[in-house]
Amino acid sequence: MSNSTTPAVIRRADYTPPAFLIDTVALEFNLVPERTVVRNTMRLRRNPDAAPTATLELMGEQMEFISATLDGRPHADVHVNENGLSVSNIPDAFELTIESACKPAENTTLSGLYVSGGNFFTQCEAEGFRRITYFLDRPDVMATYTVTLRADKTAYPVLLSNGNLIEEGDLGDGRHFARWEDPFKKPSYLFALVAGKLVKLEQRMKTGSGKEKLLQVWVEPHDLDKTQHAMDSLVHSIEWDERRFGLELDLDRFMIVAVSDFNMGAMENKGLNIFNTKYVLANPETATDVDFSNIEAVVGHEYFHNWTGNRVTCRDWFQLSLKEGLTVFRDQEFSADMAAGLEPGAASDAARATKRIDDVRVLRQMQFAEDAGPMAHPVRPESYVEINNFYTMTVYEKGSEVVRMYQTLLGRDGFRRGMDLYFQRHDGQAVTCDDFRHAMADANGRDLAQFERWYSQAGTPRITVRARYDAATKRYVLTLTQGYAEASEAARATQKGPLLIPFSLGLIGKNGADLPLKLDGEKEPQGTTRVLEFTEQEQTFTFTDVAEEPLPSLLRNFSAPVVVDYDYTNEQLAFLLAHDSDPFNRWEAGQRLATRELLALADRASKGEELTLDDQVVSAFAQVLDNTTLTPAFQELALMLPSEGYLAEQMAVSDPAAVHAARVFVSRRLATGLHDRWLAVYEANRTPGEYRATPDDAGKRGLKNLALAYLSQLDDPTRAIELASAQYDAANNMTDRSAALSALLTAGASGSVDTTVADAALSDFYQRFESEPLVIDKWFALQATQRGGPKRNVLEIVRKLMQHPAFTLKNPNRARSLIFSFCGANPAQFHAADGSGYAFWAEQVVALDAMNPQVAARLARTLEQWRRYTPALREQAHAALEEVASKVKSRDVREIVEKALG
Ligand code: B3K
Ligand code: ZN
Repeated sequence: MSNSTTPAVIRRADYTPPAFLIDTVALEFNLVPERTVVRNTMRLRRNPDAAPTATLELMGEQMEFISATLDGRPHADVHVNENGLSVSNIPDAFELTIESACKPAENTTLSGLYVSGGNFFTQCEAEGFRRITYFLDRPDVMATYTVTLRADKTAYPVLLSNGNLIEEGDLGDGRHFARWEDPFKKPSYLFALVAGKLVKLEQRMKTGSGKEKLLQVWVEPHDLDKTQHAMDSLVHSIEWDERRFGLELDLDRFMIVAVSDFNMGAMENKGLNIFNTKYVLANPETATDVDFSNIEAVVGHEYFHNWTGNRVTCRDWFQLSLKEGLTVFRDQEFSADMAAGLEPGAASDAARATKRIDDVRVLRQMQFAEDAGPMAHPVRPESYVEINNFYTMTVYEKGSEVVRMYQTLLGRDGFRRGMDLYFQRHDGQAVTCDDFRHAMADANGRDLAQFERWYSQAGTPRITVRARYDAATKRYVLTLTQGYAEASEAARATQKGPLLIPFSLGLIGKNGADLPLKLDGEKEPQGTTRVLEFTEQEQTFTFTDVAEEPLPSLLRNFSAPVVVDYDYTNEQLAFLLAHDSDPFNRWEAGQRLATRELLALADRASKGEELTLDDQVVSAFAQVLDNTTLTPAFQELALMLPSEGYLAEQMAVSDPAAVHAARVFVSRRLATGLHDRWLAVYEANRTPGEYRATPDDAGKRGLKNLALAYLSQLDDPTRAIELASAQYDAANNMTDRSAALSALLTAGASGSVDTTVADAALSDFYQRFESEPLVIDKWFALQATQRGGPKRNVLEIVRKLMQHPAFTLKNPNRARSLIFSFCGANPAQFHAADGSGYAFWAEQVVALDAMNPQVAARLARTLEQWRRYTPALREQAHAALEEVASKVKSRDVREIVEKALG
């Protein structure tokens, strides 16, 4: 049943190999913003592995067809249709040349060829290449490309494409050309070109084989002073991939280009990575510590794709996690190694743990929510309407956890053997998640058939743990049961049976030390942390010779993407927070304790009952603050309360106002109860002198600024305002300056405080950074995420900011900084009881839908959890969703709202 308003569903089960293969592609571009003409000459042949067809169906969108020649002669049997071009009357192997035109200056979707800041850029993944030329635009068609770019020399002095520059020169009448050749076969989604007025930072380096490589970071001229960190990150990535995986850069030249209009973070086009400026540009004055580490992570991620994604690519888009889950895992390991330094030891373990905690927080906040909602899907989805909607937390972050589990099960060496076999078997191919799993299994002589369920079942697994200690026999028996956490209908339909779960644990004695672990049947104890292979629906593990009743430390280092239920008392959690040798679980204990209290308080708040806080929570926090053996970065994470979004998600019926009230209440209690300690921590963690983006200094700044954030919530925030103003004025870096501004805004939100200091700082900030778009994004975001107050209606502020001359919906970073920040990161304001936030959301989704469906669809997702909210909110959200459904045009947004409405 399909009509024009119900777009077609694409199913994994329907995969068929392409009827034709393309061996070579020669592209010639005549780059003109209003109308670019593209001449595309392909060598095609019938695919011996596919059923023969009479016509060749090429995909094409938003293009003007000009002409076609077959083997050098004009070919009349060509028909333009709604999906592209049908070519009939064709031999088994032939050369086809197609001329077409597109309109880059009018392209606001930022997919295909478009203009940003007067320069040309492309974005082809997933299906943008078909907006540039008619093609078999699917990842299992891999070809070698030669690209010739012709353009005006003054307006577009720099002409870049994939691979190596083989020729360039003048064309006369002010025009010039460049010809690029990419020696590696690639799918069309990795094609890229850039043309314009850009400058570069460049560096040469020798890779493992002794070959010299040219590395370049291309930006607009005024940004050249913000490129060193990206270059350093690239060098580190290249070195790391050789060291850890034996993978060497295969091209003579590797380029990164920054563009300010970009739909996502960055794109791994072969040899020509195109990046959102946000993930390239940084200097201490404009970028925060978080920006510095994000840049390192994204540069690493895109570089690592060169092997995991580009050399071995995906057979079809259902296999997206094959490259994304694996590459996220690789970038997480890279960042952990970079933070830890090369030396093994206690400090590096802590640094590794803080990275792990950061990653798990994102997974639990975002992916678990996705898995419980209407967009729930397996790591390898079964169907989609618009593939761009499936670049999700599940495919990326849960996918990365799935890859991490291979390493946990097989060990680092075993994982490396699997990777080696994967490349040995599949270099140059387009393959599936099953191929990856088979390589891991075969390289290690393991049967990983059951592990396949991690790819095919949606929803978050839930493990219940029961423990029994028998003092007489000194046996400790753990019974683990697996099932699924609350899941949508769609998720439940995929759930077929138990998973193979690597379950890491330790047992802690009364003195806080780990006990030796000996499983029933073993002769000797083996270590103090064990990975159990949990494969049955219910399974019992018996530890013997356990001298005393232990406290279990479960799922150490978060060894699987699951929820663990175990009935800890508050005392036990405080004990784990103080003693667990596993830093991840130490943090986890604090989070469990805080979450439990916050949820109980939210419940009371929703009933209008009085709020009080268990002193145990305050003293547990005090212990963390007093513990000098902990690193500041770890302390910061342990002292941060779970986010409002995460808490709301844990409630049977989400009540954002109650969660907000509870969280503000606890923050204030912690601010008051630990007032002197916050002040002492603030002083002790200053980082005087020149700014350094090292993990140590960043950790100190993070803890200091968290202390400031607590202090700004005191009933009398006078001292916090003094500290924040002084910090704002004296800051030599963006981390401190923006944290100070944020503290001033928080202090001003209580209603009793004069807001002139905050207002003055806000306008100073704007003037100082007026010419730095990425900093102005922060200025918008800070205001959109600020706490509301009696005199501060944040939605009104946001609406007013939309009238600001610096605001535009067309630039995705700017739209995200103001609109997404409000709808996605200010839950108490967004879910206002009067529905005003939802009405605003609907207006913006519809407005964005008309210019950029991909960005609109992302915004649309901020309301997908609507059924979880209180009845009054649900009703308002439903109306807003219906409103959008009645107006929306794109396939992207339609898929999201239809799934949300169910
Ligand atoms: N592969 C790209 C994402 C493309 C998104 C298309 N809608 C960036 C990355 O994951 O590295
Ligand atoms: Zn990626």
